[in-house]
Amino acid sequence: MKIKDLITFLILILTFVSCKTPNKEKHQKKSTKRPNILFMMSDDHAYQAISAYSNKLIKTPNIDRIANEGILFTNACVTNSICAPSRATILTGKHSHINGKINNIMPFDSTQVTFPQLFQEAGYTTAMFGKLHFGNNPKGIDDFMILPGQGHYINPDFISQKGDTTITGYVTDIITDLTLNWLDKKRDKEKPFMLMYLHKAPHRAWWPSPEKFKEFSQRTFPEPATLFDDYNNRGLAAKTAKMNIRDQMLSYDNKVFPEAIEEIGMTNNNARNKNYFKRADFSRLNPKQKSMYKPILDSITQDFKMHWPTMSNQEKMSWQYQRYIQDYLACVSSVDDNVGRVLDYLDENGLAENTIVIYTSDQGFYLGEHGWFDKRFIYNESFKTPLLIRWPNQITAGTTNDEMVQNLDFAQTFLEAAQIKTPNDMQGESLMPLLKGNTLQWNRESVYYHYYEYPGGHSVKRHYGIVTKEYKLAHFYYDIDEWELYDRIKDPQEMTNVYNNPAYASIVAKLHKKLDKLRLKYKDSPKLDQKYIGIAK
Ligand code: SGN
Ligand code: CA
Repeated sequence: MKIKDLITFLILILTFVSCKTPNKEKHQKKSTKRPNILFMMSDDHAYQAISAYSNKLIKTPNIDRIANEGILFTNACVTNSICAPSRATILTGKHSHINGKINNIMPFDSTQVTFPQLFQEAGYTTAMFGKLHFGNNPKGIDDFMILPGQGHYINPDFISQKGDTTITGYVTDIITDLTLNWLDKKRDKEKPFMLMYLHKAPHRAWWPSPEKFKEFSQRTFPEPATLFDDYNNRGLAAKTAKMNIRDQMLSYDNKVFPEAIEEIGMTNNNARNKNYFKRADFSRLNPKQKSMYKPILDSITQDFKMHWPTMSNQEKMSWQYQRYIQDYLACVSSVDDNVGRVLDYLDENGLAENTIVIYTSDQGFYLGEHGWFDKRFIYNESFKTPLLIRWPNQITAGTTNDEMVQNLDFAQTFLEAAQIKTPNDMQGESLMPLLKGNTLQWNRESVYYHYYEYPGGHSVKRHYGIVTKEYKLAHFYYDIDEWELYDRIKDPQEMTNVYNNPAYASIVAKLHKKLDKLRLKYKDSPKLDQKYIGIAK
């Protein structure tokens, strides 16, 4: 064969081979390189209860692993510190006033584009297990088993494509079993995955597994410095909120049997005692489970009956705090064990390298700071949320980052990581430069916050505000009109509102301007505030 003929022959062969390669296969080759996304989120998990952030209360070695092998964000926060709105923000990449899910009560507008839909369209296989909190048919999800509404800790009910079912056992273990089963047996292994693993724990009423209940109810935990806060030097909002551990915790919170509470005349709890068996998961226990919980519950009630009547107010607060924090941390400990199971599965199946693992919470939570439980406020513990991300291919292990990032940014981050086009109307910013260590490419100086659920549970007044690394300016409105300013550097515990302190006059003026700009940028306005007051009335 002459050289010329040989070249023609080779060209023909090459053309034939490339025509023969089906498009699908080409696509898959590319798609196998795209990272998997494993989004882990708990409900009400305070950063104070993750040892990567603080060693004071609990060790969470498995959750910590994500930061040790990836990145820990120390200034991550939410746009609206309450469950369903936070989830709506995460799914849509939009602030509450734009996506319309301003509070837990209003329905989620399911005509909106959510990031799982974009993953599904782009060839990812998608799944969701655990607590979504709204709706019963998450869009863009191939496989799901979700808890109806808040869900239950014990023998939880689930909604799935195949109908409703109840699974016997402890919710945190079950959500993990479902997740692992999908990873192992159910997913389409030809495609990259986007998996949402969403815990109910450690949400109120903090029902631990029997083993953890036993262990943690015998331990004593340190009290936060501001447990006995009297809310002096703060505005009306802090003074009127109903989330004080001593005064507003109920019998289904501290797990004292209601008869005992009535017997000793603990009046503030009496009105709600009738809810004990319904609200607490006690009513869901089968006889075998009951026999495991009952001795622990009995000894708590015994202790209460013996000591409560002679306790000072301060001692009552301390007693309630221990009861609260014991159960809360016991729930967290189960979450941590189960996160470990999932991380081990990734390791054992060669999935760790190319899977982005995110651990976060739908918001922060008070663990006794300012005497509180619950969330909702722009103040530190509720506003901040844990954020740990591992992606061995891209993130340098052991990185810490203190930039002001928000749950608003998650959708765009995941989309960019998966090379999927981001819709123009999403309002966050991709965290990719920060994940890759290019901090100079990040120039956000402030974030915007807006909380709406008032009148409502825990009576936290409506407010919006701006937060920078140095300051926090907030406007409380609806049935009040008060401004608050905190100096985050000098007063990290936010004990003194310095809005009217002349020394801060120029700061106040500057921050007002910045806040106006942010409201414009994110398309929020007094008109929208009024619209949402009208709708929620
Ligand atoms: C329930 C809780 C509240 C909690 C809201 C919202 N009370 O109403 O303490 O603030 O949920 O939580 S309970 O007695 O029913 O537990 S959220 O995480 O869903 O926003
Ligand atoms: Ca929550």
